[in-house]
Amino acid sequence: MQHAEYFPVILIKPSHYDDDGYVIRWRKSVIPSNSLAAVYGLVMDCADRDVLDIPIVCDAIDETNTKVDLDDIIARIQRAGCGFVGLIGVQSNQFPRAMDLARRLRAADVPVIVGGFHVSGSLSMLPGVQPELQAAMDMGITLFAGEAEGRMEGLLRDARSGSLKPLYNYLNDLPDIGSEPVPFLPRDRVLRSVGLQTSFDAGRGCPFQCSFCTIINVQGRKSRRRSADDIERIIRANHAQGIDDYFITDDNFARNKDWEEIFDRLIQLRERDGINIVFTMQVDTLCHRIENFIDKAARAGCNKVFIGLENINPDSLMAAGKRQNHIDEYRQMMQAWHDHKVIVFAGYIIGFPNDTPETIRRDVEIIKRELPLDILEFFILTPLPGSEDHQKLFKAGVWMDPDLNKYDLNHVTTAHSGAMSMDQWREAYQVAWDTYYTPDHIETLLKRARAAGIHWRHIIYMSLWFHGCKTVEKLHPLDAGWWRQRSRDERRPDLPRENAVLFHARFAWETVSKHAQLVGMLARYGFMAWRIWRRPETVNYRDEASTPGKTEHFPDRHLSRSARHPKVLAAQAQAAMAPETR
Ligand code: B12
Ligand code: SF4
Repeated sequence: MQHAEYFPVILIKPSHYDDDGYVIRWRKSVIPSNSLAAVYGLVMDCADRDVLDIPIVCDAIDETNTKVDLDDIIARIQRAGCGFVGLIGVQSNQFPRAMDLARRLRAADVPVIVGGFHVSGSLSMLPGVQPELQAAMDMGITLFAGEAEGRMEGLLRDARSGSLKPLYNYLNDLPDIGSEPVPFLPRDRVLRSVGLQTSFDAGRGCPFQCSFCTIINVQGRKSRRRSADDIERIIRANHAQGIDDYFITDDNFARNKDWEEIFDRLIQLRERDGINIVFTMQVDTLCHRIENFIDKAARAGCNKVFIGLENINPDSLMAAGKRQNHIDEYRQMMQAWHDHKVIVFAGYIIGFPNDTPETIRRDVEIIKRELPLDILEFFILTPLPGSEDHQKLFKAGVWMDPDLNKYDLNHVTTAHSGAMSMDQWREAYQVAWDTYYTPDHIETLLKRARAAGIHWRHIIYMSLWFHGCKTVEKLHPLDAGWWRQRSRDERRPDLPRENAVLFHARFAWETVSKHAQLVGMLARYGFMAWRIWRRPETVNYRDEASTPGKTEHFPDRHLSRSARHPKVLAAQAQAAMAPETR
């Protein structure tokens, strides 16, 4: 063990490359990374407990909002004479960028550890070690599969003694996360995101079995969760630094077995202690069937929910194993959230076997007319490493794009399993965005918001974020941010470095023209909102989607008195779950 005064741990959440080969980076990104917060919380806990012979100094960098200065990082580690760089929460689309960062660090002999969904998903679902992971290990990179709770101290000791192993694989030993150190990011890092919002995961694991999902194969199907006391610690630590707005990253908070206890605690913190908590969370389409769930969520501070609608074609949902999505429940569920002034945004997947540009156009028009949905975002059905879909294609030897950078749900990466060519699939995806975000429909969304008591600024902000990012930046909204940054030296290594004058001239022009487009959209939507809000009668606005009762494509589910019993409803949800979690 080398003599040293402190042990630097530099955590980097890598971004990925855009279609021109430049790193996607913003002055402010949209959501701070919870993976980064979780690992930072674990390292800081070890630092507080002095687990090494010297102090641990930890820095957290999110590449989506901060330029990674590799020379500086290398110098810091060399000055200290020890330490490592952790590449955090690396998704498949971020793996090529992560490797480009790691390559330079390894060339300077800096120890590098890579964790996250690509490593875990691949090791969990594919045979042996896949070539890109082997190549990483051949570079001297340590791979970490599984979760780091309960393992950070051992890892730090190995790093300190220079005995890091090539692979740590804890996939078969998922930790109980109750009472583990909680996710946390310091205020100066949170300030690098739009709005003062931070994130945490209250639980992991989802009981359902969607075939396109990687989560269940990495984090399992059992609900593992933080206690209400842990959640209170997160809230108080962030409140102390002036942050009360959260994105709860659980894939499905409605299936967190302690949801009620957690909501009760949040309600207490709001109503008794005056902490003005607000949060966004992800839930499933049966959540309104859980007694008190929506009432308590709203009282606890929920102001936005994300729902994986995925499709309105029951055959597609069945084929994807999404048996819990009953399309005849969608309207009631959305109306129930609106009754509590909660904004509903949903994800819709393009590329199921029956999809064509025509069916997508038709289906999106049906959604616009019949569902009281605020924001809809589209994803391309992608065989993500770690999912059952990917495993099946892999085993069958079906072509999948070898460039992992494209696995961002914004690119077509394999042939369609139905009738579409790859070009038609891309077209269908674009058709979906263009059909939903028309000026007329944004006006309708504003009118519905007015009637539901939702502030216009939320609808405008979210329409600009989702539609603006896709049309103006040509990026998926979940890769979005405010004020794009681009450096000439941050291009994929296999692409040439551009001429400096041309690069800067083009970038300046793009920045001006993109902002002009966004300001134009803002002015247009703002004017619509002004016109609607100045007319008092618009509070009574009703259309097919916002009126209770059945519609042509979304008949309300008629339940007999006995079928409304909570036990019967719970059984319905249970039936859609994986056998081992029932
Ligand atoms: C919240 C979330 C987001 C947020 C923010 C990202 C974030 N990380 O917080 C937003 C909405 C921005 C987002 C966007 C995207 N996401 Co996302 N996201 C999630 C989600 C739901 C939770 C992430 C999380 O907090 N997990 C909890 C943390 C603690 O788990 P973890 O990251 O695995 O980290 C643990 C271990 O892996 C390990 N570990 C991780 N890194 C390291 C490093 C070291 C050194 C060590 C020792 C340990 C270690 O320790 C951690 C603690 O135990 C996950 C699904 C999931 N359940 O994880 C999808 C998920 C990660 N996202 C995914 C995808 C595809 C995307 C997008 C590309 C696509 C999209 N358009 O949705 C974009 C990419 C944009 C971006 N810049 O990230 C996929 C990735 C699959 C894959 N094979 O790559 C996932 C798995 C969901 C899915 N569809 O399957 N996402
Ligand atoms: S509902 Fe489906 S897609 Fe969502 S986390 Fe559960 S299994 Fe995955």
